[in-house]
Amino acid sequence: MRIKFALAGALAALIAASAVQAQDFKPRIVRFGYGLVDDSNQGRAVRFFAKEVEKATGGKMKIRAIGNASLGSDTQMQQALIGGAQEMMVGSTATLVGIAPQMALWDTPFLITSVKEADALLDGPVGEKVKATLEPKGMVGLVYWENGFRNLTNNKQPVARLEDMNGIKLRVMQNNVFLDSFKALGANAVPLPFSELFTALETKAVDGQENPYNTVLSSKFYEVQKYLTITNHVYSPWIVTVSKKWWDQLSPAEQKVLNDAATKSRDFERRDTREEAAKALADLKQKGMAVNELPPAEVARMRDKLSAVHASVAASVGQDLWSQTQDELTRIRAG
Ligand code: TF8
Repeated sequence: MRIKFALAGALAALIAASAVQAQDFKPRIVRFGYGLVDDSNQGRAVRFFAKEVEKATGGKMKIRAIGNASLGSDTQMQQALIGGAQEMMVGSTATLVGIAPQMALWDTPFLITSVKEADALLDGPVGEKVKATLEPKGMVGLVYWENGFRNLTNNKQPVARLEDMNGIKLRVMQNNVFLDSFKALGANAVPLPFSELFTALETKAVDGQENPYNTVLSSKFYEVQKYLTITNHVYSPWIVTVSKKWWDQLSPAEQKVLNDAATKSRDFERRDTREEAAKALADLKQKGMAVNELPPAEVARMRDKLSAVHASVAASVGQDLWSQTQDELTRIRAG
């Protein structure tokens, strides 16, 4: 008798739960675009996110992972999100600076010096504040993923000292902080979308580029680049964003599913990226790249050259945010 009651109760609860589900989750197709190849840390994390969302909505919300910049470059996809023609994307925060100037904070060279600092700063109040600036512009930022510490590759010469940067025609992201930084270091900096980068390297339209090891590997830059210099000159985040127009049509339950899956995908992506990065350098050497580490004294000389860039980032993100960032970093480093 008691078992029967319990079963009936459980059944009622189940019916109630699925009734809630049926109302809360509409059948939806979500186009989730990204710029790297399918077999990359970015692609793996988008597919992880897709599975989580499908599981949590009983298959009602289907995420179409569309990589290779097939939906356009980062900046093109951002416009599609704002207009409501595309639902989701992940891309570099650096390409958002034209829309949300405070994103420039993440482009500050040598600001973040460890993954511990990165996670604490991005997931803390400073990261939240910067993320929130997207909403009035028509996008909702969910979470930061790791692109990683950027390093330099080129086809001209090993970069062993600052002067070796002279005259290297270097592709940079479409972003003024990157442009100014590499000009200050003596390179001939050329802004290009990532989707055009491989061809530009292959045809020698540019001599070099800078990206984390993971991307040098997944995008096969080792096929068209000889020298890799370990500079760790900046930590780049990726950010997962949603079209605000579309987001506002979702039920609170649907929004919660996306938020929860995004948090899980963040943890998955950072772990996966770090595991890959730890092995990537050996892979790149094995594939024939000549690797050298920039000596600390030369790194110091580069930092000196970049002090004007720091001042201009501080001015464009606002002194308050800049000071809060420095305070947070001091706190994180002490903890
Ligand atoms: C770059 C970035 C790229 C990202 C990616 C396409 O160099 O580091 O890896 O924007 O989402 O453009």
